[in-house]
Amino acid sequence: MWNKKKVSVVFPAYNEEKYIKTAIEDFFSTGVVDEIIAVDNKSKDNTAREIKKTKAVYVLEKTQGYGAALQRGLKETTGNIIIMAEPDGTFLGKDVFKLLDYCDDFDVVLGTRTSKSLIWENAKMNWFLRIGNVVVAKLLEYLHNGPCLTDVGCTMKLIKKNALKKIIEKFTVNGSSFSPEFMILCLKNKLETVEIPVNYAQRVGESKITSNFWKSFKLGIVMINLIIGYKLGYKGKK
Ligand SMILES: Nc1nc2c(ncn2[C@@H]2O[C@H](COP(=O)(O)OP(=O)(O)O)[C@@H](O)[C@H]2O)c(=O)[nH]1
Ligand SMILES: [Mg+2]
Repeated sequence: MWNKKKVSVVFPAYNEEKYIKTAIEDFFSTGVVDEIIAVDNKSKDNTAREIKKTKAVYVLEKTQGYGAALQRGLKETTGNIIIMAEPDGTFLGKDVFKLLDYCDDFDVVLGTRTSKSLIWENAKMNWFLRIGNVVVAKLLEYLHNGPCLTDVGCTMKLIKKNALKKIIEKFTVNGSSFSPEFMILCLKNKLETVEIPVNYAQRVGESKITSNFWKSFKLGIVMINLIIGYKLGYKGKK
């Protein structure tokens, strides 16, 4: 609970058997997280079994993808305040306090992983990923009239339930470019939004989304197309 409000956390999880149980325990250990929804997409490893060892709610989503898993998780939450993160060791449970501190004044608190001093040694944030995220975030900021934005790929975010209701039926992205769509929809729907730095640590287990240069590069192009497409009207629900 945070100021008498129920706090839910959503974890998308695909083949995360190595760390998901620890991540769930870490976030619950903050004492403010009331509910964790872990959304699996038929992982091939023991992710499901590891989730079921914990107090988290296990959800199996049929549509494959990072965006599909997060959309499903958001719909399953029962809290007034919802936080998204990844169960792969990169995000720290204690950073929920940073996000929560801003939610008196804002509907949406976005994390950014590009603040140098919070990028841990061996975290997967090389110069290309860092500059790429900043540049694409600036495009989003300027085209969609955002606050200062420096990351388009950070899963760690907070949204209040009342604000989520305004955008939940508007998502179109089931894949890896869900984050910028979430950000654009927040801005288009006039949700009060701010971005703050979060810790970004070394990943446990294998990356599925930005595992190599070309995958990251292609994702960047897809994100740029989405950001311009929303501005020109050829992306997004009519
Ligand atoms: N349920 C589900 N989760 C996914 C899928 N793809 C990625 N994820 C999760 O989304 C998060 C981000 O993916 P990750 O592999 O960490 O990409 P990276 O952060 O770019 O290295 C992790 O928690 C993954 O387990 C998917 O298809 N389904
Ligand atoms: Mg990750």
